[in-house]
Amino acid sequence: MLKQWKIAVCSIIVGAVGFASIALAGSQTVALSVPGMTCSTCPLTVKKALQKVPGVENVTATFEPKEAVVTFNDSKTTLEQLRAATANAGYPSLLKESQ
Ligand SMILES: [Cu+2]
Repeated sequence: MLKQWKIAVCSIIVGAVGFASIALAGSQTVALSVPGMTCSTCPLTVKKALQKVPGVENVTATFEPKEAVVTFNDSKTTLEQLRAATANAGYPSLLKESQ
């Protein structure tokens, strides 16, 4: 009885969180793994390349770990365009995680 109540509360919370993420649709943050970076200036190149993509709102690129965290408007650009931008700059990237 108590267990079922907990499950009901959980599904309400999950539903509310799901609704919140729909309300925020438009801005999305992804972490890209960029294994081709070989020194501490590489992230700057990657960051510049990503910032040129229309719709990109914020970029954080780091050498340790080798990744770029990108916030972008998903009605203006796509993950594939972000990956193409880093690849064109010489740094192919892979989706690490969605946040
Ligand atoms: Cu470098």
